[in-house]
Amino acid sequence: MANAERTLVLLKPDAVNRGLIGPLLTRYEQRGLKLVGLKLATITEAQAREHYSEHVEKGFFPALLNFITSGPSVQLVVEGPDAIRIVRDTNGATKPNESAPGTIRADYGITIDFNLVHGSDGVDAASKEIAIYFSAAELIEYTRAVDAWIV
Ligand code: IDP
Ligand code: MG
Repeated sequence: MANAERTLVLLKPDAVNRGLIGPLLTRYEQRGLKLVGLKLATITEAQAREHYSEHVEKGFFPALLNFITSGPSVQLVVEGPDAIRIVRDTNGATKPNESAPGTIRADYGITIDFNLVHGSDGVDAASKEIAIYFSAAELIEYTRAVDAWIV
């Protein structure tokens, strides 16, 4: 597959608590991305500190840490051509009030404190973040019959 990438997606605790796992998974599936890893788990403080290491000194970090570890979230790895950008575009801008209609954050959210989803912002971030939540053996290699009509 040309330019195939893998990227980490989180359905954050607000999404799980609001019963939005199904609708949000559908957004990525209907886009054509292939799920290669999938878990429901509460993110630990250690995982959060590693994942958001670039933000640990920021004023919002304590609130982010409290939020992201507050309950179960879904961790996904999705694969496809240009998957990193496709996921970021599907998610929308960080602030839901500035996200374009049709994106997840705009369609389901209002404030940055509850912005529902995460997507890795580049190739290096994707490989770092995938490794925080998944072992190599937990990522599944398979071919979908429908790929012949998508990629
Ligand atoms: P991103 O998730 O779109 O990549 P980042 O700027 O990398 O956005 O921030 C990571 C996450 O930290 C955001 O998705 C959001 O959950 C949280 N966050 C960022 N800035 C703020 C803020 O000012 N207040 C509260 N939470 C924030
Ligand atoms: Mg980011």
